[in-house]
Amino acid sequence: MDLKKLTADLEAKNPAQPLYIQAAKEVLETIVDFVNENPKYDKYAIVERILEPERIIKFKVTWVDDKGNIQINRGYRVQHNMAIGPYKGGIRFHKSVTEDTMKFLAFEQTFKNSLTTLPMGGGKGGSDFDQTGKSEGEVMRFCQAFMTELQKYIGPETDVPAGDIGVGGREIGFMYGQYKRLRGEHVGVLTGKGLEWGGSLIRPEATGFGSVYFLEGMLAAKKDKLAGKRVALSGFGNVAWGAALKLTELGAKVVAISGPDGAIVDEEGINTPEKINYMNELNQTRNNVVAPFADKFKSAKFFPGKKSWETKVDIAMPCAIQNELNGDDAALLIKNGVKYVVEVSNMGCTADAVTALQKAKVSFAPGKAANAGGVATSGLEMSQNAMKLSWSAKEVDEKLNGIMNSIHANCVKYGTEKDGYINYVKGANIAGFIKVAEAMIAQGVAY
Ligand code: 2IT
Repeated sequence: MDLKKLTADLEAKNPAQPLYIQAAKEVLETIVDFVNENPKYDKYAIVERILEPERIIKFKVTWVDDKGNIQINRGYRVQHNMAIGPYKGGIRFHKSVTEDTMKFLAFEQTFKNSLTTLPMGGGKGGSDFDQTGKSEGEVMRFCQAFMTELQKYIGPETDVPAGDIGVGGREIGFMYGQYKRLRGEHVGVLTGKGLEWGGSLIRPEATGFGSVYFLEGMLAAKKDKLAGKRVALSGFGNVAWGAALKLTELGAKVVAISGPDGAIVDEEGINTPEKINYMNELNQTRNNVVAPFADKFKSAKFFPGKKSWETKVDIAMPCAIQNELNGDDAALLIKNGVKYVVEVSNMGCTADAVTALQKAKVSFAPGKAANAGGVATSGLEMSQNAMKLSWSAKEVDEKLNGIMNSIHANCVKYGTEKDGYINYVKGANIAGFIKVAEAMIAQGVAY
């Protein structure tokens, strides 16, 4: 493959889509040598084909607010690649959502889902709907209106959405109810469902737990241990919550979390069930702020407008949103002696942050490997739905742990460089690519 030409085409074909270009470039740059050593991928134009989503569905969502006014939002579903299984990926409700956001997330999802070892293709959906200040009735009516259109394009064997930023158990419930009402079917069309109606144990914790299992692999590869390590997280949603629970259980000390309003630093550690659960409570009030954490707990300090990355830590785990950790943040973390950066948000680090961390030989895991535990457990929910039974928390957790170990091993296999440094970005991209590419070759081209 000709990297220069492919990059130029990518930029020309996707004008004003910087996130998609960023995500795709990172993959192109890390798989180029591997693809050139295996000419069959060029023969079948696999890279060019993976760069085009199979389908982009874009629709209008109209709903009525509490005052009786008609509101209009945009809805999306990008069905990126179905080679290895039905499209699978979350739904994001956030004011920043655009077609570009959806395209980059669906692209990442294809590689991530391939890494999980489970048969899932890649997709992503969402809306620019902003929950802040909305009543429960407004959220419900929005979710119903969104699903009224989305249900035309999804199904348990074609496309299985789940949650993401702004979409938790409550929103999944409202959307599932509407699907069921319109189609008259109680099927595994969404994951992240409630336990009483087809959900899986451990799904809420899975992204955070999985990222810590992956981190354990990174530590073991350096003959290092988690116990006693200082950790900075960003975000205070479901993902940061699961990570804080597992980190604390395994003896690490979470000293920072953050929200759009600033950072919370707690030198005693965010390490009691009361503190960790309060993160979730704050998140569920949907006011998008962490400041009240410092009012509630004396040992916590609030730094308005600051990020978590100014605190001296061994491990940094961005758990909020894309490009939340930039080159300056990376430089500061490196200066403060960070050893591990685990991207738990999707594309949480800017390209220059990744370059700086790798150059400094910091052990760096990309989101598509480290956060794959969420979608992997969604895959386990699909298996349970298909078998019409439910596994115990222990069974699901063991499977999740096994999957994260296998992803780590695959990253080591394809990402270890001559000097022994594990380039997890390269490893994850090559390992994710191979499975999808082989499936595409096997299934032929229609012409
Ligand atoms: O980014 C992600 O992997 C998710 N939001 C979870 C997707 C899923 O289908 O569980």
